[in-house]
Amino acid sequence: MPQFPEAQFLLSAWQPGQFPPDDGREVAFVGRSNAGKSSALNAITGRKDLARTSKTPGRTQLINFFALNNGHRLADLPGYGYAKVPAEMQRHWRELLSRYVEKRTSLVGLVVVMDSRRGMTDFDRQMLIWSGERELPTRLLLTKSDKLSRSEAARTLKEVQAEAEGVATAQLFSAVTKIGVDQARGWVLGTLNA
Ligand SMILES: Nc1nc2c(ncn2[C@@H]2O[C@H](COP(=O)(O)OP(=O)(O)OP(=O)(O)O)[C@@H](O)[C@H]2O)c(=O)[nH]1
Ligand SMILES: [Mg+2]
Repeated sequence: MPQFPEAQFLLSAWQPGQFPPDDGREVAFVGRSNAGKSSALNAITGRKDLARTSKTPGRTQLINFFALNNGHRLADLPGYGYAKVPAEMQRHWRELLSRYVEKRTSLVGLVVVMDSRRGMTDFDRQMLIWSGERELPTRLLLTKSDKLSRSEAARTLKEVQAEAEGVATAQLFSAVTKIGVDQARGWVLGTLNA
């Protein structure tokens, strides 16, 4: 496995004024609530407990920033689309996410994490629209692929690849079996160092 630079927690932000200075290079992880973003971040950085994971959807409610020892950053964005969250908070998240993805200059790549059993959701499509508008390099991680048979996983990957063509590349992933972790690491490092 390629070495990943050491990562440490930097800060949590509730609004843009709290973000770290918008310089250098940053890759962000986004995705539907409970899709497996924090688990993917932990698997990719090789730190079991860097980002908190939870069985309770909507756990990550802030943007969490992590510093890498090569000067770059990673960001774990709040999960979108969790229906039980009050409407006002949903609006706040949507606003925060859209501003972050549209305006953050140091953002050089987006990892959209989706549960491979659900495939692409409307929220994922909205993220692809925002990233497409900026021509932001984007990677779709079809995670929890350990829950699918080989043929189901292959079919889902094909469908998602077809829908995202020209905007994002896609791959299978599992934080449990580590399928695709190497590949995802390579993408994140390549994007940060491009
Ligand atoms: N089987 C399996 N379970 C996974 C995988 N990745 C995450 N999970 C489980 O899915 C649940 C949610 O994972 P998180 O990583 O917390 O998801 P998240 O997208 O960060 O969730 P929020 O921050 O709440 O939006 C947890 O119970 C994880 O253990 C995976 O690759 N395979
Ligand atoms: Mg999370």
